[in-house]
Amino acid sequence: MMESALTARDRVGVSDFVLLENFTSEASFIENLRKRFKENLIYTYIGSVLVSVNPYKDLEIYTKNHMERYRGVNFYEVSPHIYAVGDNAYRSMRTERKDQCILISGESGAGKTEASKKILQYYAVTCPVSDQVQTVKDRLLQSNPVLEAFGNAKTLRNDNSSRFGKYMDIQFDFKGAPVGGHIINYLLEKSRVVHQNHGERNFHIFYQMIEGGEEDLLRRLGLERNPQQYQYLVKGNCPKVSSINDRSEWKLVRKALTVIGFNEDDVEELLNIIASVLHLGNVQYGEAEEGNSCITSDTQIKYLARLLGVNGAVLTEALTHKKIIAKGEELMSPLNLEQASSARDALSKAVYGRTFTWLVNKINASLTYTDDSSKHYSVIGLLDIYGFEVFQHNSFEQFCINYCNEKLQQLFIELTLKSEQEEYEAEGITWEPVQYFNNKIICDLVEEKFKGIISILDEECLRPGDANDLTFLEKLEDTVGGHAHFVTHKLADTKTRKVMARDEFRLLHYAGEVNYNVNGFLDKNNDLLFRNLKEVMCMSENKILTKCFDREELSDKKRPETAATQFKASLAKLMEILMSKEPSYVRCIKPNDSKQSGRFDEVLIRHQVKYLGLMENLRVRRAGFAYRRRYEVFLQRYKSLCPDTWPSWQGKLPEGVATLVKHLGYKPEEYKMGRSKIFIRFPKTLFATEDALETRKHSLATKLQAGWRGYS
Ligand code: AOV
Ligand code: MG
Repeated sequence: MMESALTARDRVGVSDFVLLENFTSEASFIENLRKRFKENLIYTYIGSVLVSVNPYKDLEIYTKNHMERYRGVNFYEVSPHIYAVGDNAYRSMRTERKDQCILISGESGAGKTEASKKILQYYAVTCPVSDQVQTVKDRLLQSNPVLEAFGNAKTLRNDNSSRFGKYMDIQFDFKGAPVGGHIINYLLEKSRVVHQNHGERNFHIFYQMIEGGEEDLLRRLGLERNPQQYQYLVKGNCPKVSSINDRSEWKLVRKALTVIGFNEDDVEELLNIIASVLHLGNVQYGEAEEGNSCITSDTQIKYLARLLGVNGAVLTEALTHKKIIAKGEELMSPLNLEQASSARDALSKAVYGRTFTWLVNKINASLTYTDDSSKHYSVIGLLDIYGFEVFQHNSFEQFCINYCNEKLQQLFIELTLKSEQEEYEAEGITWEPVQYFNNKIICDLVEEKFKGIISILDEECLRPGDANDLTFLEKLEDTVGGHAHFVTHKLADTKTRKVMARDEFRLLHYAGEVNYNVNGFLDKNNDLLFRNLKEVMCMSENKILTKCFDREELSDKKRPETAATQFKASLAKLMEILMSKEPSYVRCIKPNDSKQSGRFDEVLIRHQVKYLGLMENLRVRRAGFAYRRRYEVFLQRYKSLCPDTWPSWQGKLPEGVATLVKHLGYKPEEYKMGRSKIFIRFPKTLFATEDALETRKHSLATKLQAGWRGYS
């Protein structure tokens, strides 16, 4: 029997990396992942951290039965699963009355969004329901397809890539029933509305509406059922994606909008805006006298005027002129072709971006917990951001996304190491520190006041005169050129041997090197919309747009904060929120770059294991003691191995554990007794105990079967 347990371990590896015999070896770490991946065991723990490898295929492990199996059961009693993480957070929230958060990280396409959805589904199915709660559960679930339609898109890395960051609080009442929720969204990649790289798409909603929209809807919106007709949808040359059915997604999104509480008018106004963006993209400019721009056909303007509820002539003027206020007088200065099309694109981005924020607010309103009688609720927060990404061409958006990932990695490092250290201290156990790479140095390079990249970018954005993307790059070279994680073509020879273009800078991120092209950094950071375009939008009769474009904004003399500075502030706030809660971690790994099931690309995986700091994580966890269990959990699991003492034994927990380990033959150097937990030094000690338990279960089962056979 002992042998059969060992053979199973040979085949499927260990379910917790701390049980690896050779825990310092990266090769055995990867080997363990590979064995499990081959057997479709995509989840493995490092202590309480869940490592997940994207299977790129549907596994039969998310059924109701599976959910039931994890409900209220201790982490170590069942095989690793995302449900166990969800359940554990839920139980900690209930028993310790402490707000929780689940932090899901990993690079683009690693499975973060799927993981967060699985957790939400788990709560929706397993948590109790009180009177009004079913609607809340439905709304929580249905917020996903809506936000994904408007905020996700196909990229080269992921067919359903999140192009915004999302933090969602799920609120639970004192009975543990979900009663409300709140979503905070982070910096949407607006530039995608007007431009997509080759092989990528615009946001899903455009294709869903065109493919799935009913005939009379499309007629009302003035749209044709062909994405290729729209300038904003042809740039990536990728109207269809084999893994996506836009038509059926459309139906799901329409239904979801209803569940969330959108009435017909809301939907109509929303779709009017989405269609307007497509019409805006098709506004064609021609050249009038002196190089000034003019609009050559009024077809789009007619649609735009109707859909947005604005005056067509005023809109036309705003799309070709810029209002200047000089000496108290208003002047209309004509725009040249290039300026006009970038003004038009700025309008499209602003309209889409603000509508997205409105959508999040609307969802939040529908998730608001309205029962005044008990305002006290506990919270589990789910963080699902855009993952680290590197493309051939990387711009301001990748810079922000990758910066966000640096921040999250920083939090992981601080909290896992800190909490480990605290645990040893709290339990009175001596601790040996582990060396690890701290990426704080990269966070500082990006965000430090006065001398970080964002500060320098802002400085150039505010500097009147000749400031442009290239002067920004020069300033970077002057200021942070000496930084170990910063390279430009001038410095490339000394720091790395790879060739770089003259308009790029390279950051050596924790997760890899990325070359950023500075082209467009200043404009994207300024994120300006000409005043007269704002004025037109403020006059709109579309109810959503009146909420998005506030007249007060027009009288506001203060310059709005730049995009990067706003993002930095929102991330700082996010870190505060997360720090105030008890964290659980899910570390997602992408098995290959071709979105294929069954392919375990070792080089790619080793790279992720390295930068996610999983080896350090494991070493910290094992620094001294591989395993720790609360006394009651340990007793509950293994007391059957000491049948002479139990069940009649009635003493205190630590004494019970002491009796049990003595009976099991643990040597003094193999374990230590903390204040509330037993710490076990070597995995093999626990292996032996687990094997003994397995043997006992097996022999009981054999006896039982023999009994039945004897019976029949
Ligand atoms: P991401 O959220 O981490 O990327 P997703 O969660 O969108 O990645 O996963 C990408 C794709 O991988 C999904 O669309 C599924 O096809 C597949 N997948 C992921 N997890 C699972 C799973 N557990 N079971 C089956 N298939 C899965 V990004 O948003 O791009 O950073 O920015
Ligand atoms: Mg995602």
